[in-house]
Amino acid sequence: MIKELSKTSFKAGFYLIVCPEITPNCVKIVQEAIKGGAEIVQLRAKEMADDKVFALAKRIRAITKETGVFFIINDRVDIALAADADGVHLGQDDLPIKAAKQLLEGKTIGISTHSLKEALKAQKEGADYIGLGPIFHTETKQGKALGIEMITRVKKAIKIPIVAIGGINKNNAEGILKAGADSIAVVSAVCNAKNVKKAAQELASLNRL
Ligand code: TZP
Ligand code: MG
Repeated sequence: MIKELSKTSFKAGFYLIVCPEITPNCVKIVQEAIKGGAEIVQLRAKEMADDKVFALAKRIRAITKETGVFFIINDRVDIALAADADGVHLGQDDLPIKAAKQLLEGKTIGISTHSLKEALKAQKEGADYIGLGPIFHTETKQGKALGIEMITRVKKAIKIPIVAIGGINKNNAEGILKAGADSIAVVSAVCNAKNVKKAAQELASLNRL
């Protein structure tokens, strides 16, 4: 039995993740991707000093607020709070969901999951959505590819939105969505694209189908 789930304003949609260590021009990327239709933006800064992450978060917050785009901070509940983001995306080793929820009252909590077991646990603990991946092999993050079938398995078992991630691009996105993902999340397919706006447009329109 699932205990009362929080109602936050998270809505599934095309989800862009920017990593300043990989693409330092991520403010520009965010601006272009939003023009193309990105609906959720996550700032994922794993190695940057806190003051720099915070400054960047505030810039992205200003852009996303103006354009009505959802803004999530990876890992860091404190920075999410300080920058007035819409939520945080946790890893399996980050602050537990319950603790994050207490600090970020009313905000969205997402968590990365890599198996059906982790997905069920995330839902039980009150996550608002799960990241599920890597679905395909990717250079952006290590980890064994789960394959598309995992999306279908997890979809049958949980009610909260599934954000599929890992090696997703315009050629395989449709299959991911057909398998049951609610959102597709990408780093390289947009951040490394020559035309960021166009790349976001293609993926965002697939996510709307
Ligand atoms: N979590 C699972 S895979 C991944 C993350 C953050 C990286 C996704 O990057 P890309 O470039 O879209 O494969
Ligand atoms: Mg993490």
